[in-house]
Amino acid sequence: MREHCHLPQSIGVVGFPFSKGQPRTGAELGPGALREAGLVSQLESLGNHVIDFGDVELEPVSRDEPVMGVKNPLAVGTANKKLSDAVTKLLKQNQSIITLGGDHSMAIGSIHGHAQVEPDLVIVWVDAHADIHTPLTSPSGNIHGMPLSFLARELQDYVPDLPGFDWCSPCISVHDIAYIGLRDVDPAERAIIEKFGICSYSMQEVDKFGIREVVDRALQQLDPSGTRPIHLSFDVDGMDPSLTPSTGTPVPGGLSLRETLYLAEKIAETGRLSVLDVAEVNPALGTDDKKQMTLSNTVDVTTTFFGRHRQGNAPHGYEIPRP
Ligand SMILES: [Mn+2]
Repeated sequence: MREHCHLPQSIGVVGFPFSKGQPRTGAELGPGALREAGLVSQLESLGNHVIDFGDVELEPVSRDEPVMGVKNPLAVGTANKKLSDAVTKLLKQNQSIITLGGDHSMAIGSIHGHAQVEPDLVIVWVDAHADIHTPLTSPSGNIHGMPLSFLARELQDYVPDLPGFDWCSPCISVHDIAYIGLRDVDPAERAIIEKFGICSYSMQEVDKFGIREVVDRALQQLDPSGTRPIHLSFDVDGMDPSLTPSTGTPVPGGLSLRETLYLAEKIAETGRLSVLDVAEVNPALGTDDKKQMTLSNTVDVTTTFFGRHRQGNAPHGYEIPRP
């Protein structure tokens, strides 16, 4: 088998049109915009068998008062319960799932649902932010900055009960997480990362070692055996804002397109990508040009996680025509 050989997969796509994990409206339009940008047909053109299961159906919640400064707990908890159930169900019918967000609070439901089917999963978290605040450390109260604290067993003593989250049992260890691309980490988050020794490759390490070494080390540290299913949680703000400007919390100095595509190619090559989250695309932010650029780069990265190569893709079974 050639090193770059990629086997077509059965992929389920599900949208999570939700934005109440942060204050800006528009992220709920992410799934529709990504579909309109041709995501499904481009995945299919690579030989993948793709089923679009539509969006998770979300209902408005009433009386969602902040609790301990945490905003919209009931809406976020209730919506993520539905996403968790959808991911669990669809992962039993498909090799891989792509969840289209939506703000990054979606990782609560997506990872929880994934873990019900694959309890041995590892998480590669590509993001400018660490998203590991607890409800008590978060300066903003926005749950999109907290998803990992709800999921990690080691953090349960630090996370209070919130309305809407009774279903959310911790399902991962902090040692199952590897960060790539961090560059805006709050002091309390840094303290959590250091206390638990969480695997973290910030942009400093990307600059120091190069993306090749960073990806190799992250995968090696998470899973030396190279056998565990991968949950790739991709916040588009992990990329530089010159590439994905239509996002709620852009931070300069991010991953280049080439670094991101290399990462995606290497993850695809493992053959173990089980769930991919695509989070924080906000088509309501920025000019039309910026929105189109954000969508086009996000679609290119997403398809690269599922077999698109910069070296080109020969159609399966292609016969060169003879005269
Ligand atoms: Mn994030």
